[in-house]
Amino acid sequence: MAKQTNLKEFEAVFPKLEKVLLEHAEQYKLPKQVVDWYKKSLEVNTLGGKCNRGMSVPDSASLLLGRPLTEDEYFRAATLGWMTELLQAFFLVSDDIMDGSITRRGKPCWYRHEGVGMIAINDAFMLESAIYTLLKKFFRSHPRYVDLLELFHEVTFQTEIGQLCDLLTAPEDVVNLDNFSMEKYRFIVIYKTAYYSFYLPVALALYLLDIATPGNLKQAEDILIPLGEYFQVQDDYLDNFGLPEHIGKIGTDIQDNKCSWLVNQALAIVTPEQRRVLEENYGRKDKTKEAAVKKLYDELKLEQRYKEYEEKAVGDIRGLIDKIDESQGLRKGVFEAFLAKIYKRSK
Ligand code: GPP
Ligand code: MG
Ligand code: MG
Ligand code: MG
Repeated sequence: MAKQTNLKEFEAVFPKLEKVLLEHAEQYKLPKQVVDWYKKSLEVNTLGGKCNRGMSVPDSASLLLGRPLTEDEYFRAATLGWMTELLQAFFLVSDDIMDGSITRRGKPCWYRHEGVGMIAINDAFMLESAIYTLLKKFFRSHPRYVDLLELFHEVTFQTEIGQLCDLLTAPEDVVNLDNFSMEKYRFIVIYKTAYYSFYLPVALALYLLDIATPGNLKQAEDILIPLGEYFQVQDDYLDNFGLPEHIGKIGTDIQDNKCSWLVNQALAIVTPEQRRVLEENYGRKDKTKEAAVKKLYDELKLEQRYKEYEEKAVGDIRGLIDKIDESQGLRKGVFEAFLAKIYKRSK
């Protein structure tokens, strides 16, 4: 069976794409300072991650074909992969401003870099624009060019409605635990995370190979959305229980009043007294109050509860994968590869 790509091989494609992006900017004869800034933003914000999303485009393409990719096929699949990483960079630069985060990938968030500040908002827009520069440069004559374009647009919109719901459920000034529910939670995570992180790379691979049909896209979505939901539950769990040196970021969900998986689980099992602790301490920009919530999460044994959830979720997802009808062009291996990459992750 075709081997999976690795970070080194995938990262080797980036300089070629960066060159295209800088040349595209330079046609406007912009001052050197501007090109240098764009280059730095591209490098700081797009590189340095795990690249799970990006690498899953060539991996999925190879699994769907049932053979290794040729050099040219690999380059094109990895280019689409890097476009998912640019989309992610655009989201993360913006999300870190909105969440008031401190670090990302073990370094200060981009908006906290010396001299950056709110220029980061424009940098985020430019990271998004870079997707379409590359798409046009490399896929203008691909038979599914319009589908690829529409896919990036729709997935971006889906992520934005998820982010909007995430933000509206977490007002800075009013803490109302009645606003949270698992139903709202599922909406938030499916839209803010699952579509762009899981559905997008597989849909890209199907379009790249020109084998996408409404049927196999729907089949893929029906598995990738639950997978993405599980992935965001992990992210919420790690926000509190993960080690900053593993996850590369410092958790903010308690202070940010987020409708996180953990607070929803807590609300389902608290005594009236414990609920009061949550009411008085959740969603406040105060380290001592945050610590009181963390202590409550320990008392409620949420770590144990998460581990039980994880086993159940993974069992359910394996069940969905087993039921895939491969006659529509999909391969179980595509989904098994995703699951293997995230099962029991600590970063
Ligand atoms: C993850 O939420 C979701 C995103 C990064 C999507 C952001 C969408 C935008 C339209 C900007 P998170 O805040 O839990 O992620 P993290 O824990 O990595 O900050
Ligand atoms: Mg967020
Ligand atoms: Mg965030
Ligand atoms: Mg998070």
